[in-house]
Amino acid sequence: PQAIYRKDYHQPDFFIESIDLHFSLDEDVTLVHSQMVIRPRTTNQTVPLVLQGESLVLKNLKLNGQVLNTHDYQVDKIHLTIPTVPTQSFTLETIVEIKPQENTALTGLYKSSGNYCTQCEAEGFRRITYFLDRPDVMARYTTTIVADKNRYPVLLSNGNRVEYGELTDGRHWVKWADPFPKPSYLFALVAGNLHCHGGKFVTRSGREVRLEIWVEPQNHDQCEHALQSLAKAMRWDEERFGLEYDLDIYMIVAVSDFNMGAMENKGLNVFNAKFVLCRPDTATDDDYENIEAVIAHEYFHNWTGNRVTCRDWFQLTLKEGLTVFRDQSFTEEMTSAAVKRIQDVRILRTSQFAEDQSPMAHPIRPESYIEMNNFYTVTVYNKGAEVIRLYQTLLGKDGFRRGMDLYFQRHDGQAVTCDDFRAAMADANKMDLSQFERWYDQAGTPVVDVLGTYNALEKTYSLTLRQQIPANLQAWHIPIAVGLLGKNGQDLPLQLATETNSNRTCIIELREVEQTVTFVNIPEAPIPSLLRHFSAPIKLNFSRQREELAFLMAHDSDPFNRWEAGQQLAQQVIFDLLADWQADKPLQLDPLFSNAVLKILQDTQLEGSIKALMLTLPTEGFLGQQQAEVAVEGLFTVRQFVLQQLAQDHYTQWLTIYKANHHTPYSNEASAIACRRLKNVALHYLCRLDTAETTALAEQQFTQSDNMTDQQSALSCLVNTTGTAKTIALTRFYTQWKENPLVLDKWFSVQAMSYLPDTFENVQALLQHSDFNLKNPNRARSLLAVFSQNQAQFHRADGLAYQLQADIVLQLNTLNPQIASRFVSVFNHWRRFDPARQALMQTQLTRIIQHPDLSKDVYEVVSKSLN
Ligand code: B3K
Ligand code: ZN
Repeated sequence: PQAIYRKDYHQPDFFIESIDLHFSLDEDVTLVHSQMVIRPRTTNQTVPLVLQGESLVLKNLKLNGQVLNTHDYQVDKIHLTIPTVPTQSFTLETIVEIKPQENTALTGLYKSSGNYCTQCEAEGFRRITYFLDRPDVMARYTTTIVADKNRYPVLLSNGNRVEYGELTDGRHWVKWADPFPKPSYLFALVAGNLHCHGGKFVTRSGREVRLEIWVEPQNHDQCEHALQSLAKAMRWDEERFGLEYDLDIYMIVAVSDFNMGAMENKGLNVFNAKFVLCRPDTATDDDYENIEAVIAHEYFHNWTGNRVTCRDWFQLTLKEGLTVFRDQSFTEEMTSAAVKRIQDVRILRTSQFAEDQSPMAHPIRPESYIEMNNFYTVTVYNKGAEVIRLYQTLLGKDGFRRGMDLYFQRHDGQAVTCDDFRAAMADANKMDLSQFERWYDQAGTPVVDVLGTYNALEKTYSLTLRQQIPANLQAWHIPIAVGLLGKNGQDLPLQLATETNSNRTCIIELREVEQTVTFVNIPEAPIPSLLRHFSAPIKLNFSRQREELAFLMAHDSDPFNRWEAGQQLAQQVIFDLLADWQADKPLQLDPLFSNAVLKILQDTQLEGSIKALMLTLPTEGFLGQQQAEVAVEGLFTVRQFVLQQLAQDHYTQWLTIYKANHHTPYSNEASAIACRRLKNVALHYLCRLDTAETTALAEQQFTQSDNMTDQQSALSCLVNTTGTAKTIALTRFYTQWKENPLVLDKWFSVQAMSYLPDTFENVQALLQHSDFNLKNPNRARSLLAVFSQNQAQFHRADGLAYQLQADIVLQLNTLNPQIASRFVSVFNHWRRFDPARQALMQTQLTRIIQHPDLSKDVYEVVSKSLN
């Protein structure tokens, strides 16, 4: 397979002004008739017209109304080439045959639960019809859908429904017209038996927009939260960015078989049902929050992605990084800014920093790809969002808004680049952002070493910051938010030697390899609070004593850094215990840490959700990343020991917290959510003790809860107990929820997450379960992707789990290459393990790469991994 390079971009030779599509959906073959108006980019050019097309059977081809002879064009597996075309605008008509019912890759037109739906991003439109399938070709679409009226009463596409009618043979048809030119990746079509949960939204300029959530009929009672979320997102974008919706209708369709979360097709979003459907008894608090966030994310794309789109796929972060930043900001305002920030940083550091350490490391704007779908990554999305956040940190909220306004003013209706975005930010604020481009060019996580010195005589405190710059790279432009704490834990007023007024948090703009800043009028040796609210996606090294971390954990006014200090303290404690374990010494938990945890438990001021986060230890995965070689067994044993010890040390307090929060009645309010989070953390600690009493608590919660948060939490405690309670609960949960696929996914996941030693055998058995289905991405992920994150069980020393994973990857390679490629990525980190595990993983990677007919998706990941 061939790589495509960013530097090779050139404009298309032809533009497609409009396309009139006609679908005749049939159980055997679907016919797609397309009529395009094509305009050469320059007059008198004599270049061939090359359209993309995959898995299409060409039935008819006409140019300006004339049928073309077979010697006037060529068709290969991925192109339709017409060597000679008119030098002025012309029309091209094609008829192709496709078979959506056989499409298991879930890209292009496919069937899910008997309904038709599409997924075109990145390059799926070419599996529907021949086209210039690239985002800088923007066309006006009209779409007519013809289908059997009984089976497919609902026929949807982008834009407005302009005509409809019935045929005499039991079929009916609907015609849609989208007034906005769009790239092909935003095309969508849905046909099926669906129920509509409707509503409306009045924009701030007074236009009424019809909102429609379309679901399979049995899910009619699980749509209201999605509808509310949509309205909230629409309002927020008007208030924060002055952006209004632009069509008269906004539709969201929930489907059960979907490769990712959702898709922002113009006016017709298609969603993984997981991010639409919820009811208190079927969905957890996290599900509710994720639904609100994903609905908002896709809605925000209407401006950042659809109205202004990407010139080419290397610019993906232009729309994704920006839209993730927008959805994060939205959630921060809808829930709690600190909690959301901690959750987002956790994702960034566990997944994105790991990607930076892997053979798949790439800048947020990649330089090359073999399969574009492999670049919908945590780097492009989440690090991309951090880079957008940097603009806001550097320019301020108002400056950022000015930049956004200029960006839309300049580029509405265009397909543009990350450089265009950066230029708008720079010009609107008259700021030089040329060094800032390195965030787009350079892969990897910047590392900054910091040293602090207090001068008692001068009453100054200096921080020296030094960037570690890898060979061939250059210094980044990094804003570092800093505070200084006095001995009582209060924030000291900060005044730089160059400034006249003071602040509690100061942003240091690090641009050089090394820089020193000095604060004046500092009466006492302070404790610095560095990189507040995680002001940049970097690793910051500053050496600290445990006492200092415990102090920050108790006092820092920045809640993010309070949490961060606790995590660092836990990490130090765990690594010291690991050294003891490796030296065969007995394990003993440092009372300082145990006490710091106790203080958090007893803190009456701390908000419940933050408290729950502060009581959660760093994961084995995250800890492993901090090591030169992941100590699989050691980390597992030591972390289990710490949890067990904390459970014992504070038994009474855990029980008190549990009881104090257990009886709050269910509601979707932040305060009730906080109670559930806190109570369930307590329950998990208590159940570590695996006594009759603790198991009874979990059983009681499991049987009596009226909401999925509590039920699932209790179940995940029970799967780790050793008595009969586990089987009883699992059977009961299964019987209760076997008709609800999204809840059944949780049943699979909970078992895959167990830390008991028979987890692998259970996963193997579950693969044979009649409800397991590798073709359904949610189900496959619920068991296998979840299991591969269970570090100690997945990385068992005998390598059996690796072999199983590779077997699955090879099956998925044929069924669904996108999912196969995600699943094979767990092996990307193979070089970070011990030699025995390395050899075992390498064996599987080699086995995979030798497989004939490997998809581009899997080939790209595995070949980079082995390199
Ligand atoms: N833009 C889509 C992702 C498409 C993934 C294609 N493999 C969803 C989103 O980011 O909003
Ligand atoms: Zn997106």
